[in-house]
Amino acid sequence: MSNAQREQAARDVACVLPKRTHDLARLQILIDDSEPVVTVVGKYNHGKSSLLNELVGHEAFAVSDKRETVALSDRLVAGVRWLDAPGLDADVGTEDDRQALQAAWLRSDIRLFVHAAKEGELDASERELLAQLGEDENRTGRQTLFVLSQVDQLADDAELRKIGDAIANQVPGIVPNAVSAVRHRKGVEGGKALMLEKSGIPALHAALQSELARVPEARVRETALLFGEIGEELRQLKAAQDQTLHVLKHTQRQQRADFDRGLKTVIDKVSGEIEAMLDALTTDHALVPDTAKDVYAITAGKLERAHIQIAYSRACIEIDAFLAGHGVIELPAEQQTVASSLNSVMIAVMGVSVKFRKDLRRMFCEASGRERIQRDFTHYYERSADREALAEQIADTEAAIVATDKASAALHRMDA
Ligand SMILES: Nc1nc2c(ncn2[C@@H]2O[C@H](COP(=O)(O)OP(=O)(O)O)[C@@H](O)[C@H]2O)c(=O)[nH]1
Ligand SMILES: [Mg+2]
Repeated sequence: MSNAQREQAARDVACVLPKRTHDLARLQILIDDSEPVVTVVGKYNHGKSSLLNELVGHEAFAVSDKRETVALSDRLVAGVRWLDAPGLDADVGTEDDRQALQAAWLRSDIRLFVHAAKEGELDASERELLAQLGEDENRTGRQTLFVLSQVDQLADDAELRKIGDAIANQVPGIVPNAVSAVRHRKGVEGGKALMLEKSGIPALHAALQSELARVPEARVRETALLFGEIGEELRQLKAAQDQTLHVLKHTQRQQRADFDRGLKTVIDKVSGEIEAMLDALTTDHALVPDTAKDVYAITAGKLERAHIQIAYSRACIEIDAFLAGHGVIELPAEQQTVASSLNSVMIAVMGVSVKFRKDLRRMFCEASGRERIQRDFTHYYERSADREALAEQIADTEAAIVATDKASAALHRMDA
């Protein structure tokens, strides 16, 4: 798998599990499996860059009383990649610092947490970072070594012990590696073995070497852990999505079945009433055309037509009440006209008025007429706002399931 393919695969997973973006970035680094990475973390001016220089054996990183390390600097020495990160000081930190710290966090296998001895106890930001590193160590197995730096600035060993005790009080179980970059430099340059040893750098170096030896194994475990966690999260997500889809589809079917059954009952009821009414009629007066002299008169024909229209209206009102109860309130937007009084599903399916017996018979008393009404109302039911929203929810869930499946496949490819 090429780098580009792996990045694409990680993106496919991250778009489903955005909270795993950082873990996925770490996974890519683990899969690359290049040299072990050691990084320093801590506040600025606590001697981080100086410490790295002593550990790698030359002036690889800029040392200054000012804020020097602004971005990540990175050196490959003796098969180890050393990263110098900016200080974690929030008051002077910039967005670049934050990104550099995040990159250091992401890339490092071993962290050297540096705290200047003369500062005494740890402050709140240091304790918080140490706690985060501790949590990360518990989860991913990445080690943090605590370095008490610049110990040459203390008066004596008693003071060193006092500060060590105070810090151990703050962070139970912490093991301080006391060092002095200045003593180490003097020891190296003057060839003074005692000074070298007193600098604490050789001891830290040895501790670091034994941690470095464990990095390959730790990486294998971390890789398995991250694949395992992300894979499990995808499985759980998929199960939840399947369940959601199942419930939504069940609701969709159930609602439709209720509607179908209810509508048929209403249509059968009003049809029965209309049929009984029609059967009770005798001579059809409506078929006798009115004449000009009848304009203001009440004729038998007019009475009959009114009678038919009223029966028809009552049927419509009954069907309309049923439709309203199922959320069929208005026509789909594209079917609405400027005449708002005509924008009703009732009128779209049934027409405005009925005047003749044969029309009522055709609509209500023949199976084909009743089926047509049932079919047309069902069409508008499926186009009602609630039903369309439900259908959309189902489509969204199906799309989410496709994305989750794609993410699972991508994760498998990364793991291959
Ligand atoms: N006395 C003493 N000063 C040190 C020691 N290490 C670093 N310094 C000084 O502390 C200042 C900050 O050091 P630097 O390594 O740049 O700290 P960083 O900001 O944490 O990277 C510089 O002036 C260094 O010379 C040490 O072990 N002893
Ligand atoms: Mg520095």
